[in-house]
Amino acid sequence: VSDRASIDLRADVTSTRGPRSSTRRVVIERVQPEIDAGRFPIKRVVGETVQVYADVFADGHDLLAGVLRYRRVPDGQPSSLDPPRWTDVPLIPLGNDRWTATFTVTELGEYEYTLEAWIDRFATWLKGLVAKADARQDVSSELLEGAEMIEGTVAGRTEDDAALLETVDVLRGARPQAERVTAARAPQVTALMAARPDRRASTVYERALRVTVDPVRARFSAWYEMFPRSCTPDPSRGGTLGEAEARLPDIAAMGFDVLYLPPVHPIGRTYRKGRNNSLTAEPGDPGSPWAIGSAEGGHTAIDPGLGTIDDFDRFVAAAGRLGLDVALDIAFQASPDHPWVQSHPEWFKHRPDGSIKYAENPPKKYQDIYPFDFESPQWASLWDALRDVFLFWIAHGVRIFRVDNPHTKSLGFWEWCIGEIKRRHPDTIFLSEAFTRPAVMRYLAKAGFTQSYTYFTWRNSAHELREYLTELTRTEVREYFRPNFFANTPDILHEYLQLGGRPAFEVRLILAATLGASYGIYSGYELCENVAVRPGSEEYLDSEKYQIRIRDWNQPGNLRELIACVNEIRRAHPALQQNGTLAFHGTDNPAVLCYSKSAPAVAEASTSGEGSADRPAGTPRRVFVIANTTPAFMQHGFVELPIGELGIAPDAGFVVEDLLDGARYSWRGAWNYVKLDPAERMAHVFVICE
Ligand code: Z3D
Repeated sequence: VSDRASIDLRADVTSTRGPRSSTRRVVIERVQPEIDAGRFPIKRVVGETVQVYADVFADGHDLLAGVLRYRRVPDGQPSSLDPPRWTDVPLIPLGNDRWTATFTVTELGEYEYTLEAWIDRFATWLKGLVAKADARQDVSSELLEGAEMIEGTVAGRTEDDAALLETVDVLRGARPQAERVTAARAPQVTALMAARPDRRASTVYERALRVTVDPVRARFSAWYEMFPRSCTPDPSRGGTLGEAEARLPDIAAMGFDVLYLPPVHPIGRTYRKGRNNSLTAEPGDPGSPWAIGSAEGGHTAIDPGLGTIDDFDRFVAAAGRLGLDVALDIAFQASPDHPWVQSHPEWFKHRPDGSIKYAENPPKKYQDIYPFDFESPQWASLWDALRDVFLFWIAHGVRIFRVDNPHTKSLGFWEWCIGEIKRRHPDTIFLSEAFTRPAVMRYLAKAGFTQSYTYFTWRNSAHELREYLTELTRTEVREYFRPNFFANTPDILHEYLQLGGRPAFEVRLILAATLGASYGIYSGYELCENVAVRPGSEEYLDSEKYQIRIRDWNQPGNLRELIACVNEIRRAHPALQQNGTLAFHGTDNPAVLCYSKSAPAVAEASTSGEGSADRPAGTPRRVFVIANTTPAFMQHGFVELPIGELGIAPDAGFVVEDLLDGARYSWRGAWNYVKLDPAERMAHVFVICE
């Protein structure tokens, strides 16, 4: 699909499966990270490291040496058309034939890496020489061999060459054996010879593996979803983008950094849905924003009720001044009134009677929209037009897209489309809103989506969370699937929230924000809105998807302070800005979840800069979260902290501080008592006091 997808067997590859060779003896295998034999890239953000592992070995007992090679891949910009040369990083042996090396990605875009290894003939020779000499055997023949090997590397007249030629003379000379051996093993000679390896018979790993390098926000982001049309003083009409601007300071003050808007386009009238998903709209019902397109325009138009494209630009700028990136919803479907239904009938599948079947995501039915036909004979022009929708909004300053139901559209389309966009705008972030089978969700992430919605809303017990987070952070999935834990969405009000009241909202917020470096809420969460349309449904009563909802954001019992506090903790603690170091800890109560995240060690070495994971001086490296997962019940029991790793002696006392309320507790040893009473608190977010 992608033109970069089949790079597998590279022209310059030399491996044991290449042409017959007696000297190419090194094998490189079990390379990690490597996704599906190099078919897909791994993901990183700017400033992160890639640590590569491989089994590297040969027949016999010769010593080996090798390098990890990496380079940034030209992104098609004229300035970088020359393919950059590889940078080599020496492989370090870990024992048992496992080797490793690390590199740092410093620029957005794409990198690639591979490995090369060879028999280190000089080191092998030297090791034999020393062993024999130590055993007092005669090594005169070995010394001549070594002289020849060293001489063979001398091609010029540099100082190094001169030094090596001197050694050659000593090795061939008449001095006592011990002196000649000493000359052969001089550190300077070892270093010079290591620097001029004989790579003629080296093995080059048969694939170049790719890395997609995204902006830091791809890893660390707090999302707030809202319907701008609900920002109205007058319930008889929708709010405008101008009016919605007034909400922005409040959202920024809660500490969010991505403001996600459902589709902002004109909404169709034909088959428009009414309140509570009714199939007939009453006069004045605004319709679902996902029913895109009317006479006023399609995917590149702004709903006139919201304003104009200039209002949109102003809105994006106003959000930007508050540190909020606007994320747009991209839903590739059309209301029957969408201009493309008339102008491009070839992009839709027509039934024998000429009608078009409405879209579905079983068991959900979307009677107000038509799907595009990604297999249409005119698919290429459709794909181009859809790509251009992204480019249109990018030209209006948008860099983050939440893509609606991507699993109901061609997977090949996504790989192509995201590739097209990322090549031109490598700072773009795509969030996949696929709630479907695991394989499909993983594939969308591999095919290019930067972040992904998850099953988080449906993982509520401590056990389920532990299992799910272990899968996401401790398996290969972590290399390409970046979870974004939404605690609710306009489509998902989980029973846990419906029944659990405020304590449920508190703990799910804390879990989402500390388990996930990226997380989000849909507005209303902070008011603990929890009424479903009917028992057993995850849909909200009087859902904002079909009507305007005016709220009192200062309503008693709201969670705004807690949310602001949690977001501030996230900003202050690099430990919470990534998922790679998540670790679960013991509890003697299965309803209590205990985990920690540590600031990654690499952050220490990074040279700072905006958004880097550097810890401001004095910020504790590790954050512990202890949560009661049962909002209806008080839970208590003992939790186990890894005090050995923390440098705390087995019976030593230490003090933990709850970042949520400043409370301090004196603890001793590994196991300590906690009590989480929903009336008081659902969770602790602890740091260990120095
Ligand atoms: C979800 C979208 C909304 C309504 C439907 C309505 C549809 C089209 C859905 C389709 C995808 C995605 C969105 N999961 O809200 O559904 O719920 O009743 O038919 O207007 O829009 O886009 O989150």
